[in-house]
Amino acid sequence: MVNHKDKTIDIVLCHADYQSTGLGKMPDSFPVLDTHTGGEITRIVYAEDIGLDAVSPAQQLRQLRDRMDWVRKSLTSEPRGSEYAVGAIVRRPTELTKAGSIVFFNNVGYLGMCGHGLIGVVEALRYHRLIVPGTYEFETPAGNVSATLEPDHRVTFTGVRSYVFRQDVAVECDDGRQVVGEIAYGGNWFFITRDDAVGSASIDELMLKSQSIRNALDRDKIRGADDAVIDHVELYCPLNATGSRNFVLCPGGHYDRSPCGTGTSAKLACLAARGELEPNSNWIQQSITGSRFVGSYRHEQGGIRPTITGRAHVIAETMQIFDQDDALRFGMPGIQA
Ligand code: PYC
Repeated sequence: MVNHKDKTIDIVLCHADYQSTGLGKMPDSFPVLDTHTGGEITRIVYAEDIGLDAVSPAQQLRQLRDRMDWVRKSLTSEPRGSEYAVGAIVRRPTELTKAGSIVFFNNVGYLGMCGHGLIGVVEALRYHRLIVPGTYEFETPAGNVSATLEPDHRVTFTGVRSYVFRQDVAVECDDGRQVVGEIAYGGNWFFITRDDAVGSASIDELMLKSQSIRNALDRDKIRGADDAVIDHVELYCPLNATGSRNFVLCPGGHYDRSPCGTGTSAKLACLAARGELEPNSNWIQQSITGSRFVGSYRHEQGGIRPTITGRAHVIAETMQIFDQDDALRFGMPGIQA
C-alpha cells in the first residue's frame, strides 16, 4: 500500500454559470455525490470553484456560515435534502502536504469533524478514480486526520485527539429521570451514558430519552471545554466486553444511522480513561441499525488517538439545479431547523 500523505487530489467542480442572488454569487447548478456509511448519508460537493477563499478549513467554515449558508440549507432541507444527511464540502488543501480539505455540515450548522462523512468522502474520491488504495491526509476544522483506503474499499481513519472532559456527570431530566454519564470529545462533543434499553426500545423512545438529556444539558448549561455546547448524546448498551450497541442523537434532532465516527472516538477515550480497553485492541461500535465500526486507540498526550474502520457506498450522483424562479431552491423556510 502506498503512502500518499504528500499527494494533493485534483478536486474540480464541474463548472457552471453563475447567478447573482441576495446571497451572493452562486452557480445555477452543481453536481453532488451521495454516499451512505452504515446507513447515514453524506452529500459530497467537490467545491473547488464554489467561491470560497484558499483559507484554512476553520476559516472556510466561517465563510460558508456567514456568506454561503445556502449550500448547507439547500442540501439538508426539503425539498432537495433531508435532515439526516450530513454534507461535505471538499476542496484542495491549504497545505500542499495534505490530500484535501473538508468542511462537514448538517441541517442546523457545521461540524468540526464527521467520521462517517470522512469514510464517505474517501469512497467518493475512489469512485471518481481520484485516489487509489493508500493513505491520505485531510484538513478539517477540528484538525488534521488521515484515512487509508484499503483494496477492498474499507476505509480506516485516524481521527483527531479525543479525550474525556468530565466523568460521572449527573443530569436531571425534565421527567425527573436522573442519568449519569461522561462528557467526551471525539471531534464533536458528546454526553455518553449507559442505557440498557438501546437493545430493545423503539426509535421514538430513544429519541425522547436522548432529547430530554440534551434539553437538560442545555438548561443547566453543562458544557464541554471552552464552554462548548454538547450537541450529541450517545446512549449505549454493552454487547460484550469489547463492544456496545449505540444510539446517537445528532444536533439537528435526528439519530445517526451509522455507528458515528466521532462518537466512537469519544467512546474510545472513555474506555481508555477507565482502563476498560487496552491500546491497539479492537472495539466494536454497533449502530442502532446494526451497522458496525471497528475502533482502536493509542495513547497520546492529554487523551487518545482513535483509529476507526468502516465502509461507505456511493448511492447517487445528481446535478442539483437552482432555478431562479424556484422560491424553495434554498430549502423550505420553517422546515429548516
Ligand atoms: O460519524 O462522526 C460521525 C457523525 C457525526 C454526526 C453524524 N455522524
